[in-house]
Amino acid sequence: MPPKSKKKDDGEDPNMRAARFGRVKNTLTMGFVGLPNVGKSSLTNLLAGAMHAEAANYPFCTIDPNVVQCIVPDKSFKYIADCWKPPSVVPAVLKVTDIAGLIKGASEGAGLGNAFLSHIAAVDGIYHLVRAFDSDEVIHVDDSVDPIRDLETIQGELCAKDRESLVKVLQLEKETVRKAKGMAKAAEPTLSDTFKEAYAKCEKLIAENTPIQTHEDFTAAEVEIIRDWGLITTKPQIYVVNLSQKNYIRKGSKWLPKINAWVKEHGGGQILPVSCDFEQVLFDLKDDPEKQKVFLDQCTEEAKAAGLKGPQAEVKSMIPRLIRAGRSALCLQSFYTAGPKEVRAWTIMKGTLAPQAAGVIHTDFERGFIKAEVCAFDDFKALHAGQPSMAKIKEAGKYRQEGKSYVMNDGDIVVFMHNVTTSKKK
Ligand SMILES: Nc1nc2c(ncn2[C@@H]2O[C@H](COP(=O)(O)OP(=O)(O)O)[C@@H](O)[C@H]2O)c(=O)[nH]1
Ligand SMILES: [Mg+2]
Repeated sequence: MPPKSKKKDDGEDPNMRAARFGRVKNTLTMGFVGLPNVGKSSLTNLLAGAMHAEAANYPFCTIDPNVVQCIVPDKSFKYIADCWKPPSVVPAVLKVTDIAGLIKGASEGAGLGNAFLSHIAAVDGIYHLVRAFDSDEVIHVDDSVDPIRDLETIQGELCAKDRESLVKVLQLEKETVRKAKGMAKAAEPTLSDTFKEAYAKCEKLIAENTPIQTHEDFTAAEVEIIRDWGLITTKPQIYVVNLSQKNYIRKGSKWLPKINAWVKEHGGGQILPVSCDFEQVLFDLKDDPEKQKVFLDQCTEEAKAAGLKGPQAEVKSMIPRLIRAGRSALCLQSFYTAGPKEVRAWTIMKGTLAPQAAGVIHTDFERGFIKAEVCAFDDFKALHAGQPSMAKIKEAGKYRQEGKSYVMNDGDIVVFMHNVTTSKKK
């Protein structure tokens, strides 16, 4: 679970709720899960390729064929980078894995079988991709397009795997208690109430094909126990619906209301519509902004012709939203360091304290932490008067000195003061 924050979103933010079972790390990964031919690989590549124009000198890279680093679209960061114009600009990235091999029966070893499991276990959050586009050329693994059936299949496999894990968890717990109390192998041990409660809740959710992470009524003690069980439906999940270009533009598909209803019945969650087709066309025009604009204008005209009005009719890429949503689902946020040599975005978890944030830059900064000099991005933007400097912000009294207990805010611009001698002695 992310470190406790005293801020207003404590316990209220659905993202914090979903991440309560997760690891506390700043290098978390999202993974695409879905049936074959729904567009996972296409979308993974689009996510990796998009936004690299934001930092042309940053080597956007594919870590291996199935893992990519996506640059996090961030207007504040771009603003700061444009202000300092340093030779080195390092944006934040989100790691995304394209997980292959999930088909009906995968939890029992069908298809790539259990290989998929180790891949899902390795990611921290899931983009659950379903196909709602028709195509004569792209075969559907079950012969017809039916996102509801697909949601059932995939969620069913994830839950089946967790059911299997739960059986093992129970056996192990019983053995542990028997050993601790010196009981015979056949004896039925008494398990703690917390264990029994947590177990019963998880079992019920899984039986209803509902991801465990959606459940709100776990006590802190239950969360603590469940976190060690290695269940895959405790990971935050975002539903992504791959529509045809036409449906994406007119923001409608006969499937969307049904998908909404299904998700609601299964614990709820964020649903993002995309169209790989549309995104691909846009991406292919990336070196020609004029043509891109013509294409987007055409799309908007098409949306208006379909009856959409005002901002509703505006058609734009969903890729930035997708990356940002993945990052929020993992409870990640950025702070910035800015100077004439480099402007850089650093990734931390929500609720991180200043010394730990300093430690992301260098462990010495955490060990020898003295204080943080902090400026909120909004203050910087309002006050800097075009200068790549904090002078005006200091004058206005908005340049703050923060100590060890300071909880970092998203978008803080920071200089960490540290005592090098202390760190050298260690
Ligand atoms: N018509 C259409 N085809 C798509 C779309 N998204 C993906 N495809 C095609 O579907 C096939 C499978 O896509 P891929 O990304 O490899 O799916 P994966 O098996 O889930 O990784 C490829 O031939 C894609 O070009 C889409 O939105 N519309
Ligand atoms: Mg693929």
